[in-house]
Amino acid sequence: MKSFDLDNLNQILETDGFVDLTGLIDNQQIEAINNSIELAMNQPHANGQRGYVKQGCQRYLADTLSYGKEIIDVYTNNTLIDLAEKYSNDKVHLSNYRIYSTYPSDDFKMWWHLDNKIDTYDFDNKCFIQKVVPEDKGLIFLMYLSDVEDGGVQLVKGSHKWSRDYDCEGFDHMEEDFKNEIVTFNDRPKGTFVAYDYATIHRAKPYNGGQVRTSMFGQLSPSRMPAGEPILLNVRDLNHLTKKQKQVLNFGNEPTTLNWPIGTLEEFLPPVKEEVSFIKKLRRLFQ
Ligand SMILES: O=C(O)CCC(=O)C(=O)O
Ligand SMILES: [Fe+2]
Repeated sequence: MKSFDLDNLNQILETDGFVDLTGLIDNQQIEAINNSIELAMNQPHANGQRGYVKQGCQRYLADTLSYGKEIIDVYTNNTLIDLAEKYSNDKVHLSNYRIYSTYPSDDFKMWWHLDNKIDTYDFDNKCFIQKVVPEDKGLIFLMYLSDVEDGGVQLVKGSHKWSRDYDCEGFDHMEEDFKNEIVTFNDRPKGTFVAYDYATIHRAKPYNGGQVRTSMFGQLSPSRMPAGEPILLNVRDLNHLTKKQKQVLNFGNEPTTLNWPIGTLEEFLPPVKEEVSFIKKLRRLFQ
């Protein structure tokens, strides 16, 4: 494994708002992850059928952390956790996590945004509520599980230093002002690993053609922030977890929101055309 100098990385984070940690996870581990998720990324999730949940042009692997120890090991990688703890000046835990595939789309587009916020599920209105918290300081990492030509993550260099001065979560209206500071992680191979201060303005670059992008995402938040999403593990993987891994995986702590996204049943319905001909057939049968 490549060696990383934590003090130097911490300094780059303070200055730019992000660091390139490519090489942290080797190809063998990436292949092992891809093998363990392949089937599930190609079928909708239902009880008894492990798969994905759909949201817009993306497929999210349900119960991401239950697929294999090699996935847990990325989320709890020592260098990553040491860096997150140094940067946030606190112990950290995994507050949000997901493996997802993004499909090129004309209809869906991610806006420029921040993630230094608390997500809570509102059970009465069945929606997630977000509240920006300026003093929240931690890291998000994104690792590509596929080669990425277009549709990569984009970061606004240095924006973590000024984004907290604005009372908003979305920054599309300011794109003209920061367009020269945008760094785009396109044309990068699988294994590309970026960690950023989640107060850095960012988005996935919109794209409407080319390859599907599969990524692994984790948000490491300081202990002063809420626990976050429920973490469901496979008992197969519990035996050899270290104390540090248990801390990062929130052992013993009550989740403070639900896993995002919830998804809809539409994946299970036949496409509209087939549905119409199915209904016509039924009518003919009963006439
Ligand atoms: O997929 C990406 O490039 C960015 C994802 C992101 O910003 C998010 O999920 O909050
Ligand atoms: Fe984000």
